[in-house]
Amino acid sequence: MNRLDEIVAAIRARQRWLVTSHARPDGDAVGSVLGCVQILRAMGKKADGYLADGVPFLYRELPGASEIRTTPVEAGEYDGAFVLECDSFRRTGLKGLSGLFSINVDHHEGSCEFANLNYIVPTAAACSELVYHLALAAGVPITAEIATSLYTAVLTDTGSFCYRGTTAQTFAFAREMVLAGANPAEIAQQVYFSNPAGKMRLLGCALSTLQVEDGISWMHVTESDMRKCGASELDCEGLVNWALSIHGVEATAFFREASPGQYRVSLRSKGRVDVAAIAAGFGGGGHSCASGLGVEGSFHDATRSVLGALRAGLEQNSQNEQAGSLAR
Ligand SMILES: [Mn+2]
Repeated sequence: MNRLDEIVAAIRARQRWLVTSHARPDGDAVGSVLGCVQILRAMGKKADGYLADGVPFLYRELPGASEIRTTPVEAGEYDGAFVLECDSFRRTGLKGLSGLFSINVDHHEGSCEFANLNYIVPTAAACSELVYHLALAAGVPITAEIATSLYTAVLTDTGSFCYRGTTAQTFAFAREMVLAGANPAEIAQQVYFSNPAGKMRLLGCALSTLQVEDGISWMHVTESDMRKCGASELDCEGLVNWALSIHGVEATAFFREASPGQYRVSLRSKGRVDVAAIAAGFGGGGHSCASGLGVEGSFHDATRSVLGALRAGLEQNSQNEQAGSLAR
């Protein structure tokens, strides 16, 4: 039996399912959870979506988003858990999962097999593509609602089909979603032209701190900036990309003060620096072009250590490229 058939059999054998993803959810996390919940319901199961930090503003219009639960999981309420796009139970931010039968679906390179059943496909551009595979294996028809959630996930996780890892297969999946009823213009309107004003004010604040040096850029926002702008932590999603959009910049870091002496850092790369490896060095994780981590200490120390690692990564890449061209 292949892995997907095993998962379908495990679903059929259990009635009550919980579906979750990582804390600070992005579009792929939200879209994959919403799509998966509906697929399980179409299979006649009870299914509830959980996201410890709730649904970010941009994704609140997605079908089923208002039903997402943030409360702790009650013991005995479920027979199994889907953990999507997430490398551990811990990163879900939810308690009470580890006792449940679990299924892990992920597209991150080097994701570990922490669950009872694991479906990990690093060539998928978004986790939602794997949720679609699950629907196909289960024989569940893709409704317009499921398609809308899964399309939103792949749209955002590929940076609007811009990132490395966007392949013909990604477009084939997107095409299937559009054929099933996802509306690309409406979804783009919702995701890219519906920002809260506070987020835009925070972007202005962040851009005013922008620094660029030797192919690396960085910006930061403080707790007080967030308060002044009327912005929430979730409004930080995506701001990092503005600092990567600069000619000649290969990698960028966005520092957010989480509490005094604690920073959340988002890293992005155009491909020459593996920012997943850099984040891992700080106990964080992600993709080679998009990752995140936490650091403690003064802002000076936080920037020095993270920017030092980015510089070393870029330097290493230049040396490898030189060695490569000498070898040719
Ligand atoms: Mn993803």
